[in-house]
Amino acid sequence: MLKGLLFDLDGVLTNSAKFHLAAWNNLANELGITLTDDQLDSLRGISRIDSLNLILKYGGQENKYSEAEKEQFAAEKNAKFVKQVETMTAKDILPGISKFLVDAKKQNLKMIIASASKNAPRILTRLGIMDEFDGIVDPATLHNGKPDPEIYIKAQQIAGLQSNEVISFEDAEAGVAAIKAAGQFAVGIGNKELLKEADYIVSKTSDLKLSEIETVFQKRK
Ligand code: B16
Ligand code: MG
Repeated sequence: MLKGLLFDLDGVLTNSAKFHLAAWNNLANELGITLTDDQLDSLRGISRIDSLNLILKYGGQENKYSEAEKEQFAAEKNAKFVKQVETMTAKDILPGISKFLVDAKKQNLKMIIASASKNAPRILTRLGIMDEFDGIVDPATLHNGKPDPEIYIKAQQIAGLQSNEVISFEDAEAGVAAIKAAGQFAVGIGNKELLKEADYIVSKTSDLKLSEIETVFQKRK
């Protein structure tokens, strides 16, 4: 029986990705690295420090900087990102999401945020939907980033539920892999080819219909 929904944030509830990617692109340019669109895209859902390490690798600079220097670069990127977050409002909630959350509330489903972003509480507050959720996984407590299942297992534990009682929502390939590795039902939002491991896929958030997803979820068992 369905008892809870676990949500990624960036790319599912709001499009903060555009701010992440712009800030990373900026930092990469400062380091003399030019990123292709595919390389930029591969950073979606990846934690802050893992994203920086990937960028350095793309630029052939993986051994160039000390850990302290890398922390400084990550902090600079985050400062630029946070500045953009401060401009966000409820208008930045992705289409269809507000209604979807209302429908879920009506069914008394537990709702937990499973985002790699340490800025998730700040972003949810700006969007005005912080109170809709029963809990947020603190990414600082995690040992492994997505595609490791740790974040989705923690989210399920915060909800006090079993893996067959939740549906989890992701826009990133690494995120869908994390959900499946946690043994949960995955809803992918975005590119059907990229997210093909998901149990249910829509191309955009406005196509999310809770009743339809539930029908597929019930049939799986
Ligand atoms: P922060 P999600 C992820 O959020 C973003 O997709 C990814 O681009 C970002 O690097 C990561 O959060 C960490 O974010 O630097 O704010 O801690 O998709 O897991 O909601
Ligand atoms: Mg995401």
